[in-house]
Amino acid sequence: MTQTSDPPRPVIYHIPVCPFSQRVEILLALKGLRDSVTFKVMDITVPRPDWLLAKTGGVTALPVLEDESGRVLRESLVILRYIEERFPEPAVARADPYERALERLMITREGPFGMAGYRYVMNRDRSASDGLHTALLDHYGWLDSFLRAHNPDGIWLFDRFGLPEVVYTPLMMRFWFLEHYEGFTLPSDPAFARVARWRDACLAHPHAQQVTREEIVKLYYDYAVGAGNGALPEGRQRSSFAFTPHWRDRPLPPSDKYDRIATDAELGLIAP
Ligand code: GAZ
Repeated sequence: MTQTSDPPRPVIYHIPVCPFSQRVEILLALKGLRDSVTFKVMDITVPRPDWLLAKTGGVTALPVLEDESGRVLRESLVILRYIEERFPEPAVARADPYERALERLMITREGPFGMAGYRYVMNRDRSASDGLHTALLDHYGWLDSFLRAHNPDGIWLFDRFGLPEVVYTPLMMRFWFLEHYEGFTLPSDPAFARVARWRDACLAHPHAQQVTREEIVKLYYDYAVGAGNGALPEGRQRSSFAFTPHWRDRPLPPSDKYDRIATDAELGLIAP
């Protein structure tokens, strides 16, 4: 039997449904380089293994990239830049310095935007939900103004799906959980028309189809009842992020997140 040894490649340790990992997957897909990096799946419902913590100096957040000589990088935005510079063709980030700056400016809001959606979905206090709804809409409003200022008639920030789209698309996909658990939709109001056009195009982009709405709604159930990052909600034995049973074989979770926490059996996580 002949053995061919593959050339060494960077490795990314990741959680499959994590928006920050999906950014990296989208960037590689846009470059046609999905196979230039090896993805190794970690289970968010169990503690990180010691060998991984040794690589990161104890940091548990993923994704983490390890290059061929064992050097480690983390933070998805940093990993995106590394991949863009290491595999420059085809370029996804803009070449022009001013346009690059605009991309960065738009990206500065990704953290607060993500937090606004996550705080909203994780909230368990009905009286806080209007405020959280408004806070998220403010972010969409900011994105609308930004896109309108720089490309009023187009779809993307520039002429194609680029770096800001890579950064925001996975977050906007996670916000499918807000449609299910909060009934949130972007208002059909001129103040959101530009960002709605952008969002719809982002969600439909062929290189951004790594996850589905059904998967997001099912896996993030525990977030919707206030338990983040693989933690277990009260009364439950199994995390909604568990790999088995496969999410496809589970029912759609109930959307009444303020009233109760569904059981493992109701979520299809154990036999009834
Ligand atoms: N800033 C980092 C990056 O790479 O951009 C964030 C990485 C991160 O939070 N990864 C999560 C993780 O590994 C998985 S994806 N968590 C386990 C751990 O031990 O830290 C997103 C949020 C959020 C909560 C969860 C997530 C999410 O805010 O989907 O905000 C955007 C986790 C409360």
